[in-house]
Amino acid sequence: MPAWGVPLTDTPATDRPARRVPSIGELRALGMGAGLSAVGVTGADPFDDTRRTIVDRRAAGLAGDMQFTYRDPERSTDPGRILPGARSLVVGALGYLRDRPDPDPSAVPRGQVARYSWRDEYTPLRHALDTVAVRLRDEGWRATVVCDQNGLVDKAAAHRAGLGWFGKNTLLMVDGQGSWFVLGSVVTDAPLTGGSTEDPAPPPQGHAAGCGSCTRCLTACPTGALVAPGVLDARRCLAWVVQAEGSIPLELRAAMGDRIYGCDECQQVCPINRRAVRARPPAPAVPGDQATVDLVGLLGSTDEELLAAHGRWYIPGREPRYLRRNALVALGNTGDGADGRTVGALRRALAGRDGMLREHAAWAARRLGRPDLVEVGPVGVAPVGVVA
Ligand code: B12
Ligand code: SF4
Ligand code: SF4
Repeated sequence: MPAWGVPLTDTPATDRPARRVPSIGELRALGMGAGLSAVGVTGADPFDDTRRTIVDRRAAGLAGDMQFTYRDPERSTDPGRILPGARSLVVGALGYLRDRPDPDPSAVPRGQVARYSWRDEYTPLRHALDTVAVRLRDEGWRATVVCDQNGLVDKAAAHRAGLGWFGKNTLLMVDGQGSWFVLGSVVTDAPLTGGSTEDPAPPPQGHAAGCGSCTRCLTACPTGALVAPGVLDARRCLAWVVQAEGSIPLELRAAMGDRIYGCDECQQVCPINRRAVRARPPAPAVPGDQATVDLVGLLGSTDEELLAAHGRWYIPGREPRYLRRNALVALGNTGDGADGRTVGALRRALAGRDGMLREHAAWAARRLGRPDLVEVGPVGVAPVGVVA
């Protein structure tokens, strides 16, 4: 078994120069130097346990209509499907916790955006992993970067590479640093570890290792989506609900509150995250961080404007109507039925051609104590669907 950081060499063919295997220590230093907060290495064997979990969750209906890694679990749990002949994964975590930018007082009400989407976190993550991939390619190895794609279960890779453990909120807790991290991997044919069983990285800790008796994320979840420790019912998870096609289920609308993209509740309440913040205060906000969005402004924007402003978000079918749908629910939960801007936005949605948006606007109007907006309606407009 290779010792940590001692380079292994591939058996060279006599007619080509030997390819050097960069040491794990060197690759880790490269990744950390490029901005990663943690780097680990593991073998590229399939993630059989994760495949079984995905299949079981899907069979139990817990995945709802989600596709992503659930579409083809054989593929998403086998790094060899990304890079034939893959032997190792270099897994990186990039921290995204920053101070909240000062709110814009000029336009209220505002919808909340989850922290991982205040800006594009995957591009810096990918760039950092690219530095590792380039180093491997320089030595003649093949290397492919994947992060947040459908081809690899990022949390399982990070867990096996020893980056951390699974919290009861299902997220990967980076050892000593909490869960405010995005994850990605370099898949390579370089024999960095000699096989996962010989991985020199520290052994991964067990599930919920650091949670102890805490169950705060389970009880704080606004919709009860964490149905057991480490088990998520995506149909009720607001992070999925705001990304899913179709209408927002009536029984989940009030719980959405002012969220329009993502949900941070199960991370916000986590004592591990709070301790990590006390130990290392967050970095300052970055110019351009988009923590909130003017709801009325959003509802008044054209499709092109919405895609230009929020196109990096996951929007079903790239249809901006889903952003308007989310904004109408948030407006219904947090707006003021006597405010002229809010009423104007609701009137426009109620007079629009999109039946789904009319129905969400009707829900919002009633919730804001303005059933009159729904019942009167402009002449010539199709009746608004009756909602509970
Ligand atoms: C599908 C998906 C979702 C779905 C489903 C989430 C889920 N829990 O699976 C939805 C849309 C709901 C979602 C939401 C979010 N997501 Co998401 N999502 C993904 C995606 C694309 C695939 C996840 C996957 O394959 N899950 C597979 C299933 C089987 O995993 P699982 O249900 O968590 O099960 C594992 C654990 O439960 C654990 N386990 C098994 N038994 C037990 C027992 C116990 C007791 C415990 C504790 C654990 C445990 O092992 C299982 C297998 O690995 C990945 C990107 C990727 N390509 O991997 C990002 C990813 C998981 N998401 C991420 C983020 C940031 C989020 C959000 C925080 C975004 C937000 N703020 O709104 C929320 C968090 C919600 C939550 N509590 O999970 C990050 C997570 C980073 C981290 N530190 O863990 C990822 C890795 C993206 C990335 N590349 O950084 N996401
Ligand atoms: S992201 Fe929100 S809705 Fe989903 S499990 Fe966490 S707290 Fe619940
Ligand atoms: S809130 Fe508590 S139970 Fe949930 S992940 Fe954090 S420590 Fe674990």
